[in-house]
Amino acid sequence: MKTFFHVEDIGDLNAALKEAEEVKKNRFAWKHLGQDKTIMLVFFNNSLRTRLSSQKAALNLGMHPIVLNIGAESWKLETEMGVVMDGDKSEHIKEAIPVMASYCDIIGVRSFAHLEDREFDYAETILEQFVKYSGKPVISLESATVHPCQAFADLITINEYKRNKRPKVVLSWAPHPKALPQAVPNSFAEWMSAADVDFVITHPKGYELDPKFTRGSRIEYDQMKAFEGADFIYAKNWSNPGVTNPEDYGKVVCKDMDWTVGARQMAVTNNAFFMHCLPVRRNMIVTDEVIDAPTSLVIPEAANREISAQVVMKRMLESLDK
Ligand code: AN0
Ligand code: CP
Repeated sequence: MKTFFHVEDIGDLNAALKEAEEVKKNRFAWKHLGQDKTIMLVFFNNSLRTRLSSQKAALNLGMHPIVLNIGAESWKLETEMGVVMDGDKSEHIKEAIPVMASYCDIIGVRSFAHLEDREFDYAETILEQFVKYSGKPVISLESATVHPCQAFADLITINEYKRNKRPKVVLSWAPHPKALPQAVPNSFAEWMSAADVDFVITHPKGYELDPKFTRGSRIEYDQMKAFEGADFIYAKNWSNPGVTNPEDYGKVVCKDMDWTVGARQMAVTNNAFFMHCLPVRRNMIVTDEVIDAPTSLVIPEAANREISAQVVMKRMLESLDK
């Protein structure tokens, strides 16, 4: 495996879920694979789960993790090509990437969407430069448009908790005061449309995700209707994807608190489990009552981030010398 960005990169989903089950049961069984190998985890943005679960997954595999927080600990990096570097950025990624790559075997990158130029973000400009200039396998630890480690952990969680063969899974937009990227809902939609689930997306009109990720998934604009009979509710805010109106890209055009997931909506579900990738703003995205209920999966879901990361790193280590 050379890159981990999209659901296709993991291949057969049932095989991946089986491997996740094995890794979870016996996480130290592949310690030999990472011996004398190093993974560089590069963070342009904040993180709690991704940085910790990635380090833990690497350690489980006997691999050395190095974490670099760009800007805070390194030089500030310029990511635009052909610019006069007379601002606050001391080093260009064109040098920084091959230098970082020279010290490691695998690279993970967290680089959020800037939410200014849709074309720049949706071309995954920064992530692609890591592929081009590192020559190493690259994992997206949430890049401009995808968060595959999260979506894989979400699928593992749904597979563990499902009470019927083909559960109904609903991705619901929910309000948030700040503009957030579309990476989490994009990847969740991409992975759910490939999985054996009945998948529905609900959001206010105008918040349509890119069809490249939704792949013909059902959209229901009435949140209550979408929630009817659901087995899993996956809440997430995202800023305007700019699909229906390019000028709205990255904007917060709706803050309607009727969309906050609460007891009212959960009452029409099939006693659904509640999921969120975290960090979550309580009583904006979800009420205390719903996130504190026994049906809330946010903690086991976050714990599965170690497992999804480990399966991905394990596969990359296995294919390193091939
Ligand atoms: C980020 C986002 O929505 O993409 C990271 C989520 C994993 N969330 C925030 O910045 C609050
Ligand atoms: N879910 C997730 O990726 O969390 P962090 O931003 O804390 O890594």
